[in-house]
Amino acid sequence: MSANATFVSIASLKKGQQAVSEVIETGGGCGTTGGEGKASCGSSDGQGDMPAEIWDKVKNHPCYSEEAHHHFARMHVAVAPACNIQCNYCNRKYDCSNESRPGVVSQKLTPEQAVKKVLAVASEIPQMTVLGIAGPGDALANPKKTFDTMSALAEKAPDIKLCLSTNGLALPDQVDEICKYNIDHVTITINMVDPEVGAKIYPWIFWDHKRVTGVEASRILHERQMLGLEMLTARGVLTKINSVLIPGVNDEHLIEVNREVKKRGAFLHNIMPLISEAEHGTVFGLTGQRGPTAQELKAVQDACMGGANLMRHCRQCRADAVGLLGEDRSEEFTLDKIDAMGDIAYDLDKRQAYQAKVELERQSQHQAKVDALAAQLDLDNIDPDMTVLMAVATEGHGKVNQHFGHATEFQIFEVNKDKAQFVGHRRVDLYCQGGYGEDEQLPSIVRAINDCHAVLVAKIGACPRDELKAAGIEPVDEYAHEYIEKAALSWFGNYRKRIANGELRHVPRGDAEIRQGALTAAAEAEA
Ligand code: CLF
Ligand code: SF4
Repeated sequence: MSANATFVSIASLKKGQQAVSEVIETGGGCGTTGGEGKASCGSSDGQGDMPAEIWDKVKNHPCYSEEAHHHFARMHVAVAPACNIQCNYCNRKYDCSNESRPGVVSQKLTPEQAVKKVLAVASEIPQMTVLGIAGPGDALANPKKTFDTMSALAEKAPDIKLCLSTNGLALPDQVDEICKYNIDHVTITINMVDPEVGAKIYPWIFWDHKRVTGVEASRILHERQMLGLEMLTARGVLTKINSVLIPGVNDEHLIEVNREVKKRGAFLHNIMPLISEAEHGTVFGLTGQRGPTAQELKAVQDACMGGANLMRHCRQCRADAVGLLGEDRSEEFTLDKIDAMGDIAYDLDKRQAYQAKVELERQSQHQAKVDALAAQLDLDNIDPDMTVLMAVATEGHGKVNQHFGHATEFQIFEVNKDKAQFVGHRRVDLYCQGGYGEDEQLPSIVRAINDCHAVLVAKIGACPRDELKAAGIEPVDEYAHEYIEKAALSWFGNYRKRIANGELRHVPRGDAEIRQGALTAAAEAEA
């Protein structure tokens, strides 16, 4: 940890939350709805009050709709190697850390290889609905490669939504091209709206044929980011803002970022933890700048509620990620494997049939949650605002359907008698290896979900069950294969009854650790 790292003050963030609410009440901000209790795209399980044309753009996009991420997959093609700025959390040997964890290297592709790969994946994985270009450098610092790929796909796979991610420096010059190819979703990484803060994050940018450094570099970057965002909003492109939370550098400042991007029409704000290790070779890694803890991240996200809609389900994917968020199937689609597939038939009917099936499943999931909320009782001697976090082992489809020992991440739900809401995820090392439990992994799993009262799983062995109980986390397998929200609310109703009966005492939990280091298919296999 660096000597000058400061912890996020939760009290001061709560003050910030009030400030965001004040801005909204006095009429600031754009027309998007969000915040607690409203149709936030990052957390909604339905259209809510969203206009039909916007709902149509987000409902099957796993990043723009939290609920969609249980069912639909995205893929990235790594066609954009160059970058026009330097971030202190990035090492150019690896992928752009704005959208991927440091320490991950992707297989770089030409636009032709990329198009072939997309068609191959789409024919194998009908739930793949979105193609994104997120590096390994900056999508718009490589405009020819990015737009050649997008234009070919707009023609050959018209049902796939197109998405890209950028640091924003080149964005204003490329808005016309973005609109020309119907790229409906653009992510801009914005870590500051104050160049003095920016100077601690960006040592230089490449601008107007020369390298610009210091506060001036951040001033130019900031102006280009704001202009690009305003231009996209004016053209009806949905814009997501990614911000990397760097404790002691921009933690409280992100509340102001949230307010400023909402004013300019940002649809969604994704606040991600800095992942920083010396072995990544980044400036922050080498100077010992730490990332936030789980509760520090949540405090900043909570303080931004009421501003731009929040995304909390980002997995900081790699630039060649394939699959549901949180899973990595890129190893199944390497260039040699795609070549071996021969001619690829793009089966639009199969894809549409799958998507219709998912729509029905989503409706049952939503109804199960409504029923479980209606079944919550008022209990006289229980605090009506009692809220807990729960960890869930899931393989997708919105169900509790994974064994404890097979989980490489747990989804985290915040539950009280009025809601069961996804608030994040925690990556962990696999507990089960070749059919046997690895007891030395358990302490790190407990640290990752230490702020949770219970963990919902499809199945769990006796040994981890006992250790979790000893750590104060209740292992729960009685809701195996049920929808997550229904299962969480049912457990919570039962938990409150047990407290009311005097069987249990409610004890607040502590903080949890965010796992550092990159997750790669190879690392998963080794784990
Ligand atoms: Fe990719 Fe990004 Fe498009 Fe999604 S990822 S370009 S918006 S299709 Fe998604 Fe991955 Fe987080 Fe990005 S989970 S890193 S937010
Ligand atoms: Fe690295 Fe991405 Fe920053 Fe460029 S924009 S320096 S690739 S993190």
